[in-house]
Amino acid sequence: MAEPIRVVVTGAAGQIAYSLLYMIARGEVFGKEQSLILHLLDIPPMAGVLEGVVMELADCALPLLRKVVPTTDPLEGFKDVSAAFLVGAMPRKEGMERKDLLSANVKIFKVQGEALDKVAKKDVKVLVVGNPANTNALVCANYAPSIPRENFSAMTRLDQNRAAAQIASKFGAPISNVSNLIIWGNHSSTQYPDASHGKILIDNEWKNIVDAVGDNSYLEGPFVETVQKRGAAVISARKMSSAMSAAKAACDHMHDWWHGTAPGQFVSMGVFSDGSYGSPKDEEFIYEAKSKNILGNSVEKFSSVKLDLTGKELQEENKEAMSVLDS
Ligand code: NAX
Repeated sequence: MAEPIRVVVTGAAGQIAYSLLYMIARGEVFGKEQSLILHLLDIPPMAGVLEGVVMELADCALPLLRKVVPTTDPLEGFKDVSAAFLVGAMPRKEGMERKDLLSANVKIFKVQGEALDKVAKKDVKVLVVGNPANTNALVCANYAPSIPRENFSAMTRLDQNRAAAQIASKFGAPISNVSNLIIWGNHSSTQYPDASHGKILIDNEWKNIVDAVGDNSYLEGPFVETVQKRGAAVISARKMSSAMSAAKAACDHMHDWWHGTAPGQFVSMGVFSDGSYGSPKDEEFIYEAKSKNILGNSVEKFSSVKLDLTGKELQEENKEAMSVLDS
């Protein structure tokens, strides 16, 4: 069994963390041979709830879990961590726009960036889940200059998983028969779920989703809209934002980042843009890191219009975030 690594989950008293901590501690992210020391970071009013989470983790009797460190001090929370799940933030409530959250949340990510910079391992992998995830990741990275920028990413895996679920359901196929869907842009309702490079396994043969669907109006219409609005639909039904599926997506994201993806397979995550695909350079922007060479540097016309829209939103959001921090 490998020496334990330290992994932090922020917002550890919240609803996403409640599912996420269990999945991590079971070995679903770092592997069944990797022991763990879990750091649980939340804010002082939640210290009592954290104690309850610590008790439950102990009662799960998980062999990989060597130690749990509950804390409300970011410097203790981020000390020597190899992986960070930044979940803690104010969640979106019904009817609330993402930009309402911006001002409260960028301040949190400034403090956490500074703490990561001071005490985390320099090769720490930082996954930002808390919304607005892309901009929070940008802020966090800006305040952690001693950690490489490519070690910061924002979660769009939930959107990718939602997109895969839509395609699987359309064909009545298992989810494992769908691959290579892309989520471009901001993790918001302007994101662009793109099936044009996607594959589906039908009758033992991998086919292009576009050919298999045979109807562009579905892929450019209801498919895109359903994925874009899925978060709001869950809130409307559950009166709370997605939690179980968000935790699973965070695990998938970190798992694939940590271990790599299978040959020919790619996944979506928010990373720093190098200007590829006409995206705004140096904004936190989604393109599929591993498929860059496969996809080349161009996108279809429909995709390019969608990319423009979400890119502009991100630029504005980032500008707003910086002005909050400057004020
Ligand atoms: P909860 O309100 O259940 O939990 C949030 C937790 O964060 C609370 O315990 C709170 O005390 C803690 N927190 C607040 N400020 C903190 C700080 N400075 N340091 C540490 N902890 C802090 O929200 P939950 O449903 O768990 O959602 C967490 C975040 O994930 C929200 O921002 C939400 O919008 C975002 N989401 C992002 C998704 C994505 O795909 N990127 C999807 C799901 C989710 O909506």
